[in-house]
Amino acid sequence: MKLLPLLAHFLPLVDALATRGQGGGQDPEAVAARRILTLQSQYQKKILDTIKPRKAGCTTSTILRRKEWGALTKKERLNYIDAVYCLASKPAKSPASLLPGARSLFDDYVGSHALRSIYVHADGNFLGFHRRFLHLYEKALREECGYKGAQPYWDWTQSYQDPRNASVLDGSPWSLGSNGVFIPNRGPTIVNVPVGDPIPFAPATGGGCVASGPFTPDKWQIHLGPVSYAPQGPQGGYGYNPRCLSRDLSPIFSKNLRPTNVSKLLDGAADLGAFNLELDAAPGGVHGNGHFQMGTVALDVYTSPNDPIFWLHHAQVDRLWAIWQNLAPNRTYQVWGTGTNFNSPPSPNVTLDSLIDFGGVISAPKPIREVVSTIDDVHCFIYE
Ligand SMILES: *[C@@H]1O[C@H](CO)[C@@H](O)[C@H](O)[C@H]1NC(C)=O
Ligand SMILES: *[C@@H]1O[C@H](CO)[C@@H](O)[C@H](O)[C@H]1NC(C)=O
Ligand SMILES: *[C@@H]1O[C@H](CO)[C@@H](O)[C@H](O)[C@H]1NC(C)=O
Ligand SMILES: *[C@@H]1O[C@H](CO)[C@@H](O)[C@H](O)[C@H]1NC(C)=O
Ligand SMILES: [Cu+2]
Repeated sequence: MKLLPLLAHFLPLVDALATRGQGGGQDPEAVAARRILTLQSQYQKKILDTIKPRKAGCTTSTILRRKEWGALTKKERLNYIDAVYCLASKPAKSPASLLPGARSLFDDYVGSHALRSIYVHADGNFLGFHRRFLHLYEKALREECGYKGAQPYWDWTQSYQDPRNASVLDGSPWSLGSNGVFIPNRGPTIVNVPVGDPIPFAPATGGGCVASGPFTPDKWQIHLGPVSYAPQGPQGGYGYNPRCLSRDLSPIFSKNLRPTNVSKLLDGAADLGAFNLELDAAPGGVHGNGHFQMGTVALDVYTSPNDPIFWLHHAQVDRLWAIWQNLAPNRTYQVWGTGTNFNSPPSPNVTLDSLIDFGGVISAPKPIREVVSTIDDVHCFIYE
């Protein structure tokens, strides 16, 4: 992680070299983008073939189709945004003793992530925790707020050159809001990660409150956090700290989210350990860089779900895992790793029977066995 500033310095050069190869129809990014779609088709066929004979449980008629934000109609996007606002308008279920700053159902999800963060990142719980976490959030949007659709994802490979150009961030009424207002002369955000030295993030293109579209300060406030950087509210990271949603979009970190980065992950990882390590490899892998490219709120390892785009970023990470799981036999129920970030402090290897804890409010603990499949137990979704 200490290599970050150095690598960031060389990325523009790497980019220039890659661009030089374009024009002959052999642009490696275009080739990789087609490869990812081919692998996605293989995954989809396997899932649909598996559920076709089913008469109950997850079937072709009950499966939720999770789509890329840009593939939703304007009406579907507005319905999703309305449901997110609805979650934030309902009172929290978390007791004040657990999360003194939680005010809404939306905050219950942010708080669950914050409380469990050091057990569910860079370890054997990471993928399973976030898969079930997304399912619970999608279920809350549907059951608490009448949303009829599925959780969308953000395929950030499409905007790796500049996240400001992503349709999900274009600041229109059909986006999740824009970049933050640019604030000049800022210092770096120093993030105290659970394991290792603090990481300084240099200021990027925004830094202030979301400027246009949904989730501007007149319509949206966040309450919990930050836990891993200053300044915190008077009650600390889990206390009530009302403030605007800020963003600081970075066209430097997004350069780690190229189609070639993803195709390498999908084609190259021979087992779940390799997949996890590549997903989070220095400098951050595609999981970390998806957060880094958004800046500010998304940099807090604990309360990053405060930014509604967190859920679309993690749906993309989950999509990549789902595709990878279905490209070879016996990948779905593989386990890897221990139950603590970077195995610090050391903890036992997880097994299919190890329980993933959700912090007490949004779900009872669940064994890994019940959260790894996209089409068994309570899960029933496919990425399109
Ligand atoms: C991003 O959008 C701007 C205009 O909004 C355009 O000038 C620029 O070329 C775009 N960049 C990329 C990499 O697509
Ligand atoms: C993504 O690909 C670029 C270009 O090949 C490379 O420099 C960078 O390290 C990769 N990033 C990650 C996170 O793998
Ligand atoms: C997959 O698992 C089944 C049942 O446990 C086993 O018979 C088969 O050999 C495994 N296949 C591979 C490729 O590991
Ligand atoms: C934990 O898993 C690793 C491989 O991921 C293995 O090398 C190690 O022996 C396992 N430890 C125990 C105690 O089983
Ligand atoms: Cu997380």
